[in-house]
Amino acid sequence: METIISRNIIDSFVSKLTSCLEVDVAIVGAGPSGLICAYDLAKAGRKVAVFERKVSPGGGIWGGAMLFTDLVVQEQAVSILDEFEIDHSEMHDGIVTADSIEVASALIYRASHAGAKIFSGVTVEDVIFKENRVAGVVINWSPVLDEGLHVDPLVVQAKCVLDATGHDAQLTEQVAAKAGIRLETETGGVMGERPMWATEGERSTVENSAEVYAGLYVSGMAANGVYGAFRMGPIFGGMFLSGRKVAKLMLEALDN
Ligand code: 48F
Repeated sequence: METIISRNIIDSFVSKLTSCLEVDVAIVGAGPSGLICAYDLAKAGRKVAVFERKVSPGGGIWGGAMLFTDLVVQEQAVSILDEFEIDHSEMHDGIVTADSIEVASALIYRASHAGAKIFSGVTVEDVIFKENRVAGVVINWSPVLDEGLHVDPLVVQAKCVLDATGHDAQLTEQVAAKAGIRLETETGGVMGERPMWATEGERSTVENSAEVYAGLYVSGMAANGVYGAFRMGPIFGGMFLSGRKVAKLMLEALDN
C-alpha cells in the first residue's frame, strides 16, 4: 500500500507537470490578480499554468491588513465577489468588507476548478527569451533556490507570460536587466512603486495592466511597480479588475 500511494502521487504530479510543458499562458505569482487572470483564461478554454514561490497560493490576500483578516472591495468590483460566491458586507462609503481567508480560498478553488494548473513551491527564476520575445519561464523548486543549491532548472514554453509577482515586479525587473531590453514605460525600465494613495493606486493598477514587452504582461502591484504608480493597501477591487483586464488582453492576442 505504501508504494501504491507514492506511485499514484508521483504519476499524477508528473503527468500534470508534463501536460504543462507548453501552455498558452504561464502566470508567475498566485496573488489576487494572477488567480483571477488564471480563472478567466481557463474558463475561456486556454491552457494556463500558475507558478507560485510559496507553498500556499494566495499572495497578499491571506494576511488582510496587519493580520486583521478582512479586506475591502470597492463598488466596481463587487460583482466579482458575487460571481465567486464570496460573502460580503452591505455597501458603505462605496466599499464592502469580506473575510480575506474566504477570498483567498475561493479564488484558489475557482481558478483550479476552472482548469488552471497551480504549481506551488516553484519559483520562476528566469524567462525563455527568443527572437526579441519572452517565450516561456524557467522554473526551479523554491527550496533549491532558497538553499542556494547548484541545481539547473526546467522550462515551460508559453505564448504569453504574466508577471503577477506583486510589489517588486521582480520578474520584469530581471528580464529588463538580463535581456537588456527597453520596456513600454516612460523610462524604458521598471520605474518602481510610489507611496500609498489608495484611489489613484486602484485606478492605475487596472490602467497599467498591459503587455510591457513582446510576450510579457504585467498585472496587480507588479503593473504599478513597473509603471511607477502608487500602492493602495488592503483594497482589492483593483487587483481583481487588473487580472480580468490582462486576461482579456491575452485572449485577444491568442486569438490573433
Ligand atoms: O503580491 P501578490 O498578492 O500579487 P498581486 O496580485 O496583489 C497584491 C495584493 O496582494 C496586495 C495589495 C492589495 O491591493 O497591494 O499586496 O499584485 O502576490 C504575488 C505572488 O507572487 C509570488 C509571491 O510569493 C506572491 O504569492 N511570487 C513572487 N515572485 C515569484 C513568485 C517568482 N519569481 N516565482 C513564483 N512566484
